[in-house]
Amino acid sequence: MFLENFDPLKDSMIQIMDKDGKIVNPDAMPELSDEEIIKLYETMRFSRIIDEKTLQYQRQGRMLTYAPNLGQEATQVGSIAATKQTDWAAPSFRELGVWLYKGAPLRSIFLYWFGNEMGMHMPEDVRVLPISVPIASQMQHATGLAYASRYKGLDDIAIAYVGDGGTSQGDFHEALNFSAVQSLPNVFIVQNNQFAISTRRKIQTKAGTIAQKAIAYGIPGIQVDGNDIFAMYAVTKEAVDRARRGDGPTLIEAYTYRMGAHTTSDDPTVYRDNSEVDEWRDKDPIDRLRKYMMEKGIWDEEKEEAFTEEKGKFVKATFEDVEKSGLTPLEDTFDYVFAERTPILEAQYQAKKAFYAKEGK
Ligand SMILES: Cc1ncc(C[n+]2csc(CCOP(=O)(O)OP(=O)(O)O)c2C)c(N)n1
Repeated sequence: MFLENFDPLKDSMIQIMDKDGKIVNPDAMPELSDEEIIKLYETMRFSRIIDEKTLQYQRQGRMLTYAPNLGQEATQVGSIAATKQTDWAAPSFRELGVWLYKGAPLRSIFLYWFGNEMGMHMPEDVRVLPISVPIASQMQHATGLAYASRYKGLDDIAIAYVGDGGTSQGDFHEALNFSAVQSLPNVFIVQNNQFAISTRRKIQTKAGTIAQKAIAYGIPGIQVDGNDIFAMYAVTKEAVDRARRGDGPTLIEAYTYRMGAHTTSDDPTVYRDNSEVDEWRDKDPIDRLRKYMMEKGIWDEEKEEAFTEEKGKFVKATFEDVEKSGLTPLEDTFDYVFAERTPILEAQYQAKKAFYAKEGK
């Protein structure tokens, strides 16, 4: 419905539900049951509750660096909901909504942000790759997964997530080129949250939109309102079906906004005006779906309160449990790269150990 006709040089962003929760494109409304819509909403709300509480823990000095995804919940939950359980997801590092929808245990997610790599060891049936910190490297992993799936004669697809800044990395180009040439079962979601740390999207690429980049690879590219969960779901579903049919990859630019900081080590007030954030707060993806659900009579204040309370307690208990596990030993950082520490690693280890000793840690 969308992909065939969308011209990334001429057409504007796809939207199904506006910022007030009104359906503005009823013909395109995906077929979702009330239960499915509630699941989408609850996953987004859960993600937001985790984000808010984790920021508090970090500010209390109880958590290491954390990358919030405030404002990007619909981009993540809407797209991953359009895949099936056995499909693979290759996240960057900000995809809390993807982990939650896939069924990643919160304990594991907290463990990771607490510096314990075991947190990224997912249960067998949670097909999400570990966080990949080198920007855009996960794009390559997703093409590898898609290639393997086809080689094995499976119908699983691989969906990858990358930021707007990540589209300027060589890995992005290599992944799209390879996937397109091989017609692999991939879906590439660019979370265009307008920033790569402090660098605005407009000054890190000359392309008019990120969706346009697809033209050069000979694949469909489409720009979607990333704060509209129905649009994200509908367009991704089409791309997923296309990939599963053997028709190759799609590039989806989810146009959204990172309302929080890049990470807890960042101060966004240095490079952007609060009024800009306020404008985007008005387009909040969660408020939007809540308005729609309340209008439809499938959600109310009471449910909202009960859900918030229950999940808040769960987050607190899970965090406190992980907190008790303590920080991982310093050696863990150096011992799993090579069978034996190389001289450079050994020197780095000794330097870090001496630093901690001086700091009294
Ligand atoms: C190869 C590489 N270069 C630089 C960094 C440091 N770095 C971490 S996040 C980031 C910005 C990424 O921006 P974007 O791709 O837009 O994703 P976002 O953080 O906005 O989700 C950079 C440059 C890195 N992790 N990897």
